[in-house]
Amino acid sequence: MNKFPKDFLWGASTSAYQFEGGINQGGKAPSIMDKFDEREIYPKGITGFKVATDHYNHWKEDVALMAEMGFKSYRFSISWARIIKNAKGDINPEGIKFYNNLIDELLKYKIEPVVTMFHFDSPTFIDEKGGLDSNEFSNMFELYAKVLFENYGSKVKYWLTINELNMFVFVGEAIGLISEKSKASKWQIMHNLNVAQAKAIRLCRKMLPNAKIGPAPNIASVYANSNTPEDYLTKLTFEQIRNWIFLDIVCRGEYGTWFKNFLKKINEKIIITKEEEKILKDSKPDFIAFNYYSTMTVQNESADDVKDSLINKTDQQTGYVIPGIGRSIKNKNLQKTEYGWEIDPVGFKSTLREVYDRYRLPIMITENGLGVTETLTSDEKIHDDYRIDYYKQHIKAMSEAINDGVEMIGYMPWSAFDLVSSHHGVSKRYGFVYVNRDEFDEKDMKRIRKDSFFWYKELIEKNGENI
Ligand code: BGP
Repeated sequence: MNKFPKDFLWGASTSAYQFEGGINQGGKAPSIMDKFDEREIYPKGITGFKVATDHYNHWKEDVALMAEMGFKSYRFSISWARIIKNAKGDINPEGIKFYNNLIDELLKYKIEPVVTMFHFDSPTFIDEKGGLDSNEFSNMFELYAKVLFENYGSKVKYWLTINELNMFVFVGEAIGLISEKSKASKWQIMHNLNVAQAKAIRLCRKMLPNAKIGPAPNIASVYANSNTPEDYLTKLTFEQIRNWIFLDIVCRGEYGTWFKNFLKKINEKIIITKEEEKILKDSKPDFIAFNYYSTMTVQNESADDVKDSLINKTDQQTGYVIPGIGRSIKNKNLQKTEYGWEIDPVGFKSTLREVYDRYRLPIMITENGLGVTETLTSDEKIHDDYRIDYYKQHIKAMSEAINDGVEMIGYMPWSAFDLVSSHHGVSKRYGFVYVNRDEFDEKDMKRIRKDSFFWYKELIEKNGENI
């Protein structure tokens, strides 16, 4: 029998820009994501984020469906641009009210709100002030955090700082997180985000002593492609760059020695002030949240001269290259989704063990899931046994990790409802609930329960013991 903790937070995730739509409603200021589909880099022939799956106008109905599934928690993000109007920090009362209503509705059904403070959608006014390039970013983020804590702090116990901070570095351009105007190096941007994260944690401690706060990077075990010593060293380098530097800075309060030397080697410099060093040291998280989709397998390609740090123009899970060191390659032992992401539940277990062994903090999974194209049957059903199978395997792996001693708080896979993928439009569907719209035909946005909806409901009822 698989035992999950009694108060385990079973739920699912979404993010504001991929789910809400309503970009011209309720006084929302623009965010860089509103017009991502108008930029040259956005893939052609798919929808952008202007309407998404219209949660802004369906939130009550959506929460009722979450309650019907028996959710204990719901992880969503607050859109910075919906609650703050401009760089001066003027508040948009209608935006504040929208999330108050949402949170109250969740609490009515005893669903714990787990709030991501920043999930990819920088307000345009931030971009105009130098965006992520400037170390002013962390001050603006702290002001925003203050508004969040003041307005929602009495109701929200779990806070997540920045979604997938590591993806700003790796695929910042490919998935539109960084504007074309940006001039700073990706490592300086990483540092600016790290400082912003640390300031939010510090402020949370001060304003909300009973709340819990943690980071939410995208983490995964890295395999060496062979047992050659060179491949093993390449694996160590990749796991530093892909995972540990992002968790070391927040959990240990400093960048590791290996990373500092690596930056010197590639002639990269991060400007760190004394004050920032202190803030980074003083802002440790209560837990680690992370998103897990698949592992990475790497192969060595040594050169005498390592010139660049990391290049990735593909997506969050594939196409990683560190020139002169190695690259990520296909793992022959793993199956892939139709979008090319490898499926690796055993790797989920190893990732959980590695993260827990390294940092000894409770873990919350804030994303995991299967993106596929799906079409309704003639009687309006989605028979998604493939998704049920995917979840069964991953939840089983998680229960084994718990048996091995990993301390876990919750599991909130991606995604609660169908929504717009980061760069594959609305056709790449992840939800337990189907949303009736196509790429350019918005149809009726009807919410339709998939087979996985009923399966997950039963799993939650039994607290995972039937897995
Ligand atoms: C993560 C992001 C999510 C979501 C998910 C699925 O990296 O945090 O916002 O998009 O990946 O990715 P995609 O939409 O590209 O399939």
